[in-house]
Amino acid sequence: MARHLTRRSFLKAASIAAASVPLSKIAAQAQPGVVRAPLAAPGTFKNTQTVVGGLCEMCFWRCQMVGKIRDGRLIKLEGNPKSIDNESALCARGNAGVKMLYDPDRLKYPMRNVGSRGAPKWQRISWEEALDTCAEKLKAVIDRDGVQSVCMFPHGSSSRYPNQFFQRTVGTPNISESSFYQCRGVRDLAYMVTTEIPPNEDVDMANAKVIFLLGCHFGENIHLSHVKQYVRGLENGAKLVVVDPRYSASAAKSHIWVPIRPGTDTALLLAIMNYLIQNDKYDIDFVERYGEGFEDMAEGIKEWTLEKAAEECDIPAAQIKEVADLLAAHMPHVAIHPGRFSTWYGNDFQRGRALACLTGILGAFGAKGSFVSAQNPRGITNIRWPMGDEQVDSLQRILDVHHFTPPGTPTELIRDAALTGDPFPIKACVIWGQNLIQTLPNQARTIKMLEQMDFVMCVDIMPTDITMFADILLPDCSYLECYNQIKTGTQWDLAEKHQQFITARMPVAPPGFERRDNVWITNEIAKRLGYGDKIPAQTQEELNDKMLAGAGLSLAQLRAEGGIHIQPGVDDPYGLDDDFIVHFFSDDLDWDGYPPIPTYIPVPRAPEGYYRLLAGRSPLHTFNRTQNNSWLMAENDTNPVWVNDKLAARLGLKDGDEVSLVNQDGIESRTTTTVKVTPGIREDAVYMYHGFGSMSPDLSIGYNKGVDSQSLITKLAVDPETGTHALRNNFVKLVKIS
Ligand SMILES: Nc1nc2c(c(=O)[nH]1)N[C@H]1C(S)=C(S)[C@@H](COP(=O)(O)OP(=O)(O)OC[C@H]3O[C@@H](n4cnc5c(=O)[nH]c(N)nc54)[C@H](O)[C@@H]3O)O[C@H]1N2
Ligand SMILES: Nc1nc2c(c(=O)[nH]1)N[C@H]1C(S)=C(S)[C@@H](COP(=O)(O)OP(=O)(O)OC[C@H]3O[C@@H](n4cnc5c(=O)[nH]c(N)nc54)[C@H](O)[C@@H]3O)O[C@H]1N2
Ligand code: SF4
Ligand SMILES: [Mo]
Repeated sequence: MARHLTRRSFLKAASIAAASVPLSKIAAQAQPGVVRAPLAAPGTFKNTQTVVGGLCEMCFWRCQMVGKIRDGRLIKLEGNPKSIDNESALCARGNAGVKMLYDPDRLKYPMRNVGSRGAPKWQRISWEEALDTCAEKLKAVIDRDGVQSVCMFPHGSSSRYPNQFFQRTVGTPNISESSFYQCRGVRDLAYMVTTEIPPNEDVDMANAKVIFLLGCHFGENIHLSHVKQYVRGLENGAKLVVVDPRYSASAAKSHIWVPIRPGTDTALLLAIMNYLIQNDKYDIDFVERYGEGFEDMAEGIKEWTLEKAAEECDIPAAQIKEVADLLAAHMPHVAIHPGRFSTWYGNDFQRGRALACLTGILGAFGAKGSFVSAQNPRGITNIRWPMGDEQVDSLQRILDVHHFTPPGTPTELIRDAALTGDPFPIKACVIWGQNLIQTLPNQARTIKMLEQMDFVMCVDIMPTDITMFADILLPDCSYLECYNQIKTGTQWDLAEKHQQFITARMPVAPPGFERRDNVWITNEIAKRLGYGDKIPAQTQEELNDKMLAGAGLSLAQLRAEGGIHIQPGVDDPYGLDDDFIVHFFSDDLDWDGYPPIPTYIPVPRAPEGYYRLLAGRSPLHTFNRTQNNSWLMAENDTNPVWVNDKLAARLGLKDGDEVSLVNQDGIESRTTTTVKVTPGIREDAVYMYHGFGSMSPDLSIGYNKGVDSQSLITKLAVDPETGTHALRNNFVKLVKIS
């Protein structure tokens, strides 16, 4: 956490973890990966019961859905017709949730590993034995080395309750969540330091005159209601600028595609700002009213001429000018998207700052079609595990290295401490919904970290790669089989229909086999560790009902309302508080010795004969979690590597050739893939979908399909301000398989 943030921003920071997402309601449109439920033939759903209250978690956007049940079996998922968010649509992944539910490879019973970590042999055990073992092993480590010797890697709805238990009640600060440290945490902190408000992607794309996407590829990256809002903006005539080294699905719809040299985005942003400032094409009134340190920034970025950036970014100066003029012509109704996945090069905080400052000089905060702050429904009670007696020093506090960290502890600090025992040993590891093998760069270090643990427990739904390293493996209920997670949201882009909603996840099918939900599992471990008297709720239902009570609701009431409670919106989404501020120059950063104005920090270029490895989303998968889904794999079961056509000719590669990839440290991919020859990627980079190439043989469909991009990321870089991981600064060459 930033040390000098005001109390107001500190409170906001604390709420990032729980913050919800912006929502909109627009007509559904066919587009890649966005699938409307097909019309059923007459009579199809005779004898079919509809269960309301589903909340999708095939990804983390949590669209609202209903389940169709026949003869006790879930046969179909559809968007909840009451939804003002995703409406009746689900994406391809959401539809395929049915296949996840009944996947025969799913975890069914608690298991003990009687083989070794990484080469497991599973023995089915009782819940009693599994829970006793977890508690006994955790307690042994805590008694010997203190609570800080326990670390946790959580992600997703199911991990929130146990995360709070380990963090607040047990008291270990060494918790690293992938959605912060390998995803959006750096963006959140960059915007918070600049505007004191976490961004939450509240970008009013539907009403924008220009949509500006920097390394964000809607149509492949699918968060349904967000993509719909983007499509609606395009339908309304918004001009689209896409900055991407690759001709992405968004680039294909753009008016201006800027095929930037990877890693140089901050230089581009500084040059756009400098040009706008030098030519008085910025929102002078807005900057005077809300800006702080504008003159310092203007002076500090003067060197960034269009020509200088053109050379650094390897794009024409005229194109940078064209983009800048387009933004200026339509300010403040320009949607500068903050991006989501932002842990790219280890210089990412500065890029986030530059994006936020560009938004500021265009006056594009609070205006229609710009960056707005959606007000979500109030009143949900925060039921939490109580703070325990013991509060220990975190790695972050002891080592004092990154002063603007997202919630939790930087992953690399945990791995370092575990591998060196300095400043303290880390000997027990709780993994809950995070696939460390596929998620964290440098797999060898992750595996060494796990190998040195006295105890590793893992709670998951599928036998993914990470589960191979557990001593005890516990079968969680999936999102279709349990209560959990309140979701609130608002839609504001149709002003006359400004509405808010509150919903809670309810099961659409009973839990199969011996699966148990996260509240039950956490409570049983808590009792065994001596925290039985601190349990905040005995069941998921009780937890949800207590949280909903503050808003005058209950699960029964929600169910009676079709799964979703809808109420009028109370706040005008446009406009800004009087104390809104844009820190073009940040005193907080200055005090701590970081660049106080947005600053370009170059990253190393590819060594001779190597190409930068870029990866991103498949519209048909969510990372690795969907890699055993029979419907999704039938459509997309590998990740061809995109190679520029001119480069391919030089390398003697043809479309469809089989290759393996070898990185700059000599690490070769375990599996092979094919080459996709295309002009739609720069010559200095190659691209593939992330999440393929599972090494777990227990995934009978996903095993060894495609290449694991993470296995090729061995060179580490960590963002100095935030401690987040960079995932795009490794290089590969392609080896043709004859
Ligand atoms: N190289 C590289 N690394 C990346 C990225 C990248 O683009 N490239 N992307 C980054 C980003 S943006 C993110 S958000 C992270 C995502 O990282 P993760 O969250 O680790 O990825 P997932 O594959 O979604 O799922 C993790 C695990 O959760 C399990 N799981 C699914 N549902 C449940 C459930 O209900 N309960 C429990 N207990 N477990 C469940 C899955 O089976 C899987 O083992 O990865 C980051 N890492
Ligand atoms: N279908 C699907 N949708 C998803 C997810 C999923 O797994 N599947 N995951 C969700 C999650 S958790 C997240 S965080 C988001 C992530 O979605 P995004 O934030 O869109 O991130 P990526 O998918 O990594 O997209 C990366 C794009 O950045 C480009 N790029 C690479 N290097 C550079 C560079 O140096 N500069 C610029 N300007 N561009 C560059 C790549 O070519 C690619 O087109 O997607 C969400 N939506
Ligand atoms: S975007 Fe797709 S996968 Fe994500 S929650 Fe919505 S329906 Fe599910
Ligand atoms: Mo993410």
